[in-house]
Amino acid sequence: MYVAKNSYRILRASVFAFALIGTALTLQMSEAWAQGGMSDMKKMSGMNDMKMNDTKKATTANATGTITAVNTANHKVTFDHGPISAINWPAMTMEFAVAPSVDLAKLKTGDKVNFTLSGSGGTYTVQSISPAS
Ligand SMILES: [Cu+2]
Repeated sequence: MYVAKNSYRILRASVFAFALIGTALTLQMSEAWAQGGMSDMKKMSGMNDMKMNDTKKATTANATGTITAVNTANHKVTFDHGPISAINWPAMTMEFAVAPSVDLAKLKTGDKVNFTLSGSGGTYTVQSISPAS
């Protein structure tokens, strides 16, 4: 890396613009490399224990809302939910996929509930639903 930087300095002395572009590319490449390295590490731990890895990399959040629809066929529930600060979400009405372990038979439209979410990248699955007190 040090050698590369030095050679870019030499380039900059002769062709200033090219040296700048080269430095920018080098920075971008090392950033991409660092990100690739991190996801490789996650993949590796995932090979050791898939379930543990999912829990580790997923963001979890607690939310409160009112059930506005129960889609038993697709195992999905629509919530009119309040703000979810853990994942920076405003209040909204939306449908979530629900984990197979959650029994939808006990739920009905109009129920006020607390629920937990787990997921990443804007895709979250409901992990538990309990009556709000
Ligand atoms: Cu939402």
